[in-house]
Amino acid sequence: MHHDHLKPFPKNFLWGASTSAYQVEGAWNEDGKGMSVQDLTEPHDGITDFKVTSDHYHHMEEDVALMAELGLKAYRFSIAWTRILPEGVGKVNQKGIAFYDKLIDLLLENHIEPVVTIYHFDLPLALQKEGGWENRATIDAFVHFCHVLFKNFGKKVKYWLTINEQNMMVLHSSVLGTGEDVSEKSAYQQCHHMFVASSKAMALLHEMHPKCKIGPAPNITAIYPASSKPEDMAAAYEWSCLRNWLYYDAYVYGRYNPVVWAYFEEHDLCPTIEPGDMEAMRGGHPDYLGMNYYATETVQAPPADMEVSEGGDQQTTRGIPGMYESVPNPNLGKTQYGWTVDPVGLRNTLCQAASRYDLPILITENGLGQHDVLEADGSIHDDYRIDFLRKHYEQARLAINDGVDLIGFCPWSYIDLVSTHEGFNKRYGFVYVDRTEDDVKECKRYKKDSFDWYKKVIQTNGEDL
Ligand code: BGP
Repeated sequence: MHHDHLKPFPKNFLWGASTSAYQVEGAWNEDGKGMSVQDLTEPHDGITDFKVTSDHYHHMEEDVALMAELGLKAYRFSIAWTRILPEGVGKVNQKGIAFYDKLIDLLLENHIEPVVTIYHFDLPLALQKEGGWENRATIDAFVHFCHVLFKNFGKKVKYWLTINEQNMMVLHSSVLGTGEDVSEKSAYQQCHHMFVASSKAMALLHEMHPKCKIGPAPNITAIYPASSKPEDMAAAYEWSCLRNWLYYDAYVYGRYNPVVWAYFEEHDLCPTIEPGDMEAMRGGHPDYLGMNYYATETVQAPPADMEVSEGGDQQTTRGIPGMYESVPNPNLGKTQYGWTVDPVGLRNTLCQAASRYDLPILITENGLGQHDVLEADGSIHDDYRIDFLRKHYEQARLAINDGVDLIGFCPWSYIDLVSTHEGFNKRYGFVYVDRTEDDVKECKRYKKDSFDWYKKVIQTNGEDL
């Protein structure tokens, strides 16, 4: 829809930036931290592990000072479960509490709203050894972890996010830390347990701190049909139900999407639902929807002889026989790492989610992963990142004018960190971290050109993109 006069970004818009604990903190075994599933990653194919990452654990004050200089209004970070509960349950590690207490205090002193993700791909290894999310005991462990967090930080942290990209963990379990060779049946059983766990967490926060706000953070994207053929539209809609709406429907309405349930029945994937589970799912309500958006997908009806092919990552799937087949979109370019670039897709995705759920939305991730070059004078000219973000902010503003209640935008990522499976070469940050895959050096920080650009965007509340 065309708007003659554009409304500005809202006054208290959360101009933010995101990270996650296992990708940014390092200090993987310090101060009592237990091991998470991510700590099992070994350096491979020239790609680093998660042991040092950006060494944020030892640069925390410096990192917050740079956030203050940038003028951030919000910082989305996750809390490492194993820093708080080294074994996943049981004894609380006070040094872990102290680390996040200090981070939160520093943020608040600098007028930066902490937005805390409770769980971002780093399940405690001790829980994984007992079956991980397949084991119902993990539901109680998660709720216990939430209780510890809400008790310690609930008076200071207003915005919470339950589980990062539950949908991607289900669809790409080996990349994102729920285990190797997880069958589809097991993945959807794990998914069910995460639904119950996150609903219980939302209800618990509302009981303990009624003024706080909590929501999920799945990876959501509009799915386009490759043509005007009704069969392609059906493929796009069904894939969208399985990839997107299954999750928001469960979080918001506490129910299974009927199109997805039919797929489960057809393929013997129905999870075991214990008495009380659906009541628990209906008992938790998000106050807002987190949304990680990177790229749209384009699909067509699959050929009858379509082969199942393994692989893919968060933004690249190949298809599901009998449902859809991914095809390239000739209208869209790609990043260095093969992810489609579609700023207008952000507007499309926001409008779809807003009209389905009518809840405020916080963009919890969006950004460009690219190789950056540190020049001899310490500058990094990432005009490609500025261009990418500018176009997405323009579309976010249009979405606001379309009626979306967008409360903030937290690009991925605040600072360079280790990609989920592409190491340190694929950088996203406004702040450059000087290290390579195999030489961590001193992880010295440098401001990229995008840092100055984003500073100006924040100062002008998005008027000067
Ligand atoms: C999301 C994850 C993030 C982040 C981002 C970029 O799926 O929530 O943790 O890493 O994708 O992905 P990648 O690191 O694979 O480039």
